[in-house]
Amino acid sequence: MRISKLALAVALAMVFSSLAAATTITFNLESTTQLISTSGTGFGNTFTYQAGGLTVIVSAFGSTGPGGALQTAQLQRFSGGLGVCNQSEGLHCPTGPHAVDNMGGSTDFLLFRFNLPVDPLSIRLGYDGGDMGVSYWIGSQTNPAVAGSTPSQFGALGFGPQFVDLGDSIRTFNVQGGAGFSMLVAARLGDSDDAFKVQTLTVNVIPEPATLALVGTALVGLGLIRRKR
Ligand SMILES: [Ca+2]
Ligand SMILES: [Ca+2]
Repeated sequence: MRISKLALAVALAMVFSSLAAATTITFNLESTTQLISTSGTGFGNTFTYQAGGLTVIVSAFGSTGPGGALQTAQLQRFSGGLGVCNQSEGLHCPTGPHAVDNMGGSTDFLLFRFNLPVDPLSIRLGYDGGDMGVSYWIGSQTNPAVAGSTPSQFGALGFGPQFVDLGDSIRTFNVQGGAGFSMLVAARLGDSDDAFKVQTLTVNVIPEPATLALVGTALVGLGLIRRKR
Protein backbone atom coordinates (compact mmCIF):
# COMPACT_ATOMS: atom_id res chain seq x y z
CA MET A 1 0.00 0.00 0.00
CA ARG A 2 2.73 2.38 0.98
CA ILE A 3 4.69 1.57 -2.18
CA SER A 4 1.70 2.14 -4.45
CA LYS A 5 1.02 5.49 -2.78
CA LEU A 6 4.66 6.39 -3.20
CA ALA A 7 4.50 5.36 -6.87
CA LEU A 8 1.38 7.47 -7.31
CA ALA A 9 3.02 10.44 -5.64
CA VAL A 10 6.08 10.07 -7.86
CA ALA A 11 3.87 9.81 -10.96
CA LEU A 12 1.93 12.91 -9.95
CA ALA A 13 5.15 14.74 -9.21
CA MET A 14 6.41 13.82 -12.68
CA VAL A 15 3.19 15.10 -14.24
CA PHE A 16 3.52 18.26 -12.16
CA SER A 17 7.10 18.87 -13.18
CA SER A 18 6.42 18.17 -16.86
CA LEU A 19 3.55 20.67 -16.76
CA ALA A 20 5.68 23.16 -14.90
CA ALA A 21 8.49 22.70 -17.42
CA ALA A 22 6.23 24.08 -20.18
CA THR A 23 5.98 22.83 -23.73
CA THR A 24 7.90 24.51 -26.55
CA ILE A 25 5.98 24.84 -29.81
CA THR A 26 7.12 26.27 -33.14
CA PHE A 27 4.53 27.53 -35.60
CA ASN A 28 5.73 27.26 -39.20
CA LEU A 29 3.68 30.12 -40.61
CA GLU A 30 4.77 29.79 -44.25
CA SER A 31 3.53 26.18 -44.46
CA THR A 32 -0.05 24.84 -44.56
CA THR A 33 0.87 21.90 -42.31
CA GLN A 34 -0.42 23.59 -39.13
CA LEU A 35 -2.91 25.87 -40.91
CA ILE A 36 -6.30 24.53 -39.79
CA SER A 37 -8.61 27.28 -41.07
CA THR A 38 -8.82 30.68 -42.73
CA SER A 39 -11.48 33.38 -42.49
CA GLY A 40 -12.13 35.93 -45.22
CA THR A 41 -9.84 36.86 -48.07
CA GLY A 42 -9.72 40.68 -48.02
CA PHE A 43 -8.91 43.25 -45.30
CA GLY A 44 -9.54 41.70 -41.87
CA ASN A 45 -8.95 38.08 -42.94
CA THR A 46 -7.44 35.60 -40.46
CA PHE A 47 -5.31 32.45 -40.53
CA THR A 48 -5.58 29.91 -37.70
CA TYR A 49 -2.70 27.55 -36.95
CA GLN A 50 -2.68 24.67 -34.47
CA ALA A 51 0.18 22.65 -33.00
CA GLY A 52 0.26 20.45 -29.91
CA GLY A 53 -3.04 21.74 -28.48
CA LEU A 54 -1.99 25.35 -28.93
CA THR A 55 -3.99 27.48 -31.36
CA VAL A 56 -2.97 30.87 -32.72
CA ILE A 57 -5.18 33.19 -34.78
CA VAL A 58 -3.20 35.63 -36.92
CA SER A 59 -4.59 38.86 -38.38
CA ALA A 60 -3.08 41.95 -40.05
CA PHE A 61 -3.35 45.69 -39.50
CA GLY A 62 -1.87 48.86 -40.96
CA SER A 63 -1.51 52.33 -39.43
CA THR A 64 -3.69 53.70 -42.22
CA GLY A 65 -6.47 55.22 -40.09
CA PRO A 66 -6.92 58.81 -38.82
CA GLY A 67 -3.89 59.90 -36.75
CA GLY A 68 -2.11 56.64 -37.58
CA ALA A 69 -4.78 54.47 -35.94
CA LEU A 70 -4.67 50.82 -36.91
CA GLN A 71 -7.08 49.53 -39.54
CA THR A 72 -7.61 45.99 -40.74
CA ALA A 73 -5.28 44.86 -43.52
CA GLN A 74 -4.91 41.78 -45.68
CA LEU A 75 -2.84 38.92 -44.28
CA GLN A 76 -0.87 37.07 -46.95
CA ARG A 77 1.17 33.87 -46.82
CA PHE A 78 4.27 33.25 -48.92
CA SER A 79 7.22 30.87 -49.03
CA GLY A 80 9.13 33.40 -46.90
CA GLY A 81 6.37 33.67 -44.29
CA LEU A 82 3.48 35.99 -43.46
CA GLY A 83 3.20 39.45 -44.97
CA VAL A 84 0.70 42.31 -44.91
CA CYS A 85 -0.99 44.40 -47.58
CA ASN A 86 -2.56 47.39 -45.82
CA GLN A 87 -5.40 49.67 -46.94
CA SER A 88 -2.99 52.28 -48.38
CA GLU A 89 -1.25 49.58 -50.37
CA GLY A 90 -4.65 48.08 -51.21
CA LEU A 91 -4.77 48.64 -54.96
CA HIS A 92 -1.58 46.63 -55.28
CA CYS A 93 -2.52 43.75 -52.96
CA PRO A 94 -2.62 41.12 -55.73
CA THR A 95 0.96 41.92 -56.75
CA GLY A 96 2.56 43.71 -53.76
CA PRO A 97 3.94 45.22 -51.55
CA HIS A 98 3.45 42.06 -49.52
CA ALA A 99 5.98 42.45 -46.73
CA VAL A 100 5.40 43.56 -43.15
CA ASP A 101 6.81 47.01 -43.88
CA ASN A 102 6.81 50.65 -42.79
CA MET A 103 7.44 52.20 -46.18
CA GLY A 104 5.17 54.75 -47.86
CA GLY A 105 3.92 56.40 -44.68
CA SER A 106 2.15 53.47 -43.01
CA THR A 107 3.30 50.69 -40.70
CA ASP A 108 2.16 47.05 -40.94
CA PHE A 109 1.32 44.92 -37.88
CA LEU A 110 0.68 41.21 -37.33
CA LEU A 111 -1.54 40.29 -34.35
CA PHE A 112 -1.11 36.80 -32.84
CA ARG A 113 -3.85 35.59 -30.46
CA PHE A 114 -3.32 32.36 -28.49
CA ASN A 115 -5.84 30.07 -26.78
CA LEU A 116 -3.38 29.44 -23.93
CA PRO A 117 -0.93 31.76 -22.17
CA VAL A 118 2.45 31.60 -23.89
CA ASP A 119 5.94 32.96 -23.40
CA PRO A 120 7.17 33.88 -26.91
CA LEU A 121 10.78 32.71 -27.31
CA SER A 122 11.91 33.49 -30.85
CA ILE A 123 10.85 34.69 -34.28
CA ARG A 124 12.41 33.87 -37.64
CA LEU A 125 12.22 36.42 -40.43
CA GLY A 126 12.30 34.57 -43.75
CA TYR A 127 12.46 37.28 -46.36
CA ASP A 128 15.20 39.83 -46.95
CA GLY A 129 13.53 43.18 -47.48
CA GLY A 130 16.67 45.24 -46.98
CA ASP A 131 16.58 46.84 -43.54
CA MET A 132 14.56 44.55 -41.26
CA GLY A 133 13.92 46.36 -37.97
CA VAL A 134 11.13 44.86 -35.84
CA SER A 135 8.93 46.34 -33.10
CA TYR A 136 6.88 43.98 -30.92
CA TRP A 137 4.62 43.97 -27.88
CA ILE A 138 3.28 41.13 -25.71
CA GLY A 139 -0.26 41.50 -24.39
CA SER A 140 -2.39 40.07 -21.60
CA GLN A 141 -5.73 40.17 -23.44
CA THR A 142 -7.04 37.29 -25.54
CA ASN A 143 -8.73 39.59 -28.06
CA PRO A 144 -7.30 43.12 -27.82
CA ALA A 145 -9.25 45.69 -29.85
CA VAL A 146 -6.28 47.06 -31.78
CA ALA A 147 -8.39 48.34 -34.70
CA GLY A 148 -8.97 52.06 -34.16
CA SER A 149 -6.12 52.32 -31.63
CA THR A 150 -2.75 54.02 -32.03
CA PRO A 151 0.45 52.49 -30.61
CA SER A 152 0.29 55.01 -27.71
CA GLN A 153 -2.92 53.25 -26.64
CA PHE A 154 -1.49 49.72 -26.71
CA GLY A 155 -0.87 49.85 -22.94
CA ALA A 156 -4.60 50.35 -22.33
CA LEU A 157 -5.18 47.17 -24.37
CA GLY A 158 -3.00 45.13 -22.02
CA PHE A 159 0.22 45.29 -24.02
CA GLY A 160 3.56 45.64 -22.30
CA PRO A 161 6.42 47.86 -23.47
CA GLN A 162 7.64 47.98 -27.04
CA PHE A 163 10.73 45.90 -27.77
CA VAL A 164 12.86 46.44 -30.86
CA ASP A 165 15.13 44.04 -32.75
CA LEU A 166 17.40 45.65 -35.32
CA GLY A 167 19.04 44.00 -38.29
CA ASP A 168 19.25 43.91 -42.06
CA SER A 169 19.28 40.16 -42.71
CA ILE A 170 17.18 36.99 -42.62
CA ARG A 171 17.51 35.86 -39.03
CA THR A 172 16.06 34.27 -35.91
CA PHE A 173 15.93 36.61 -32.93
CA ASN A 174 15.07 36.03 -29.29
CA VAL A 175 11.84 37.62 -28.07
CA GLN A 176 12.07 39.69 -24.91
CA GLY A 177 9.30 40.41 -22.44
CA GLY A 178 7.08 38.06 -20.47
CA ALA A 179 4.14 35.81 -21.15
CA GLY A 180 0.72 36.71 -22.50
CA PHE A 181 -2.24 35.76 -24.65
CA SER A 182 -1.42 38.05 -27.56
CA MET A 183 1.49 39.55 -29.46
CA LEU A 184 1.89 42.36 -31.98
CA VAL A 185 4.78 42.28 -34.46
CA ALA A 186 5.38 45.34 -36.66
CA ALA A 187 7.93 46.82 -38.99
CA ARG A 188 9.99 49.08 -36.72
CA LEU A 189 7.70 51.80 -35.37
CA GLY A 190 8.72 55.34 -36.38
CA ASP A 191 11.08 54.13 -39.11
CA SER A 192 10.41 53.96 -42.86
CA ASP A 193 12.86 51.54 -44.48
CA ASP A 194 12.03 48.14 -42.95
CA ALA A 195 10.41 45.14 -44.64
CA PHE A 196 10.28 41.43 -43.72
CA LYS A 197 8.05 38.37 -43.52
CA VAL A 198 7.46 36.31 -40.38
CA GLN A 199 8.40 32.70 -41.09
CA THR A 200 8.24 30.98 -37.71
CA LEU A 201 7.18 31.80 -34.16
CA THR A 202 8.40 29.69 -31.24
CA VAL A 203 6.67 29.90 -27.85
CA ASN A 204 6.60 28.16 -24.48
CA VAL A 205 3.12 27.17 -23.39
CA ILE A 206 2.63 28.32 -19.79
CA PRO A 207 0.99 25.61 -17.61
CA GLU A 208 -2.60 26.46 -16.83
CA PRO A 209 -3.07 27.41 -13.15
CA ALA A 210 -6.25 25.28 -12.92
CA THR A 211 -4.36 22.15 -14.01
CA LEU A 212 -1.49 22.86 -11.65
CA ALA A 213 -3.91 23.49 -8.78
CA LEU A 214 -5.63 20.16 -9.47
CA VAL A 215 -2.37 18.22 -9.43
CA GLY A 216 -1.19 20.18 -6.40
CA THR A 217 -4.41 19.33 -4.56
CA ALA A 218 -3.92 15.65 -5.38
CA LEU A 219 -0.41 15.74 -3.95
CA VAL A 220 -1.62 17.47 -0.79
CA GLY A 221 -4.41 14.88 -0.55
CA LEU A 222 -1.86 12.07 -0.59
CA GLY A 223 0.07 13.84 2.14
CA LEU A 224 -3.03 14.10 4.33
CA ILE A 225 -3.84 10.40 3.85
CA ARG A 226 -0.32 9.44 4.87
CA ARG A 227 -0.48 11.60 8.01
CA LYS A 228 -3.73 9.94 9.11
CA ARG A 229 -2.29 6.41 9.02
CA1 LIG B 1 2.96 45.80 -46.72
CA1 LIG C 1 15.13 50.60 -40.26
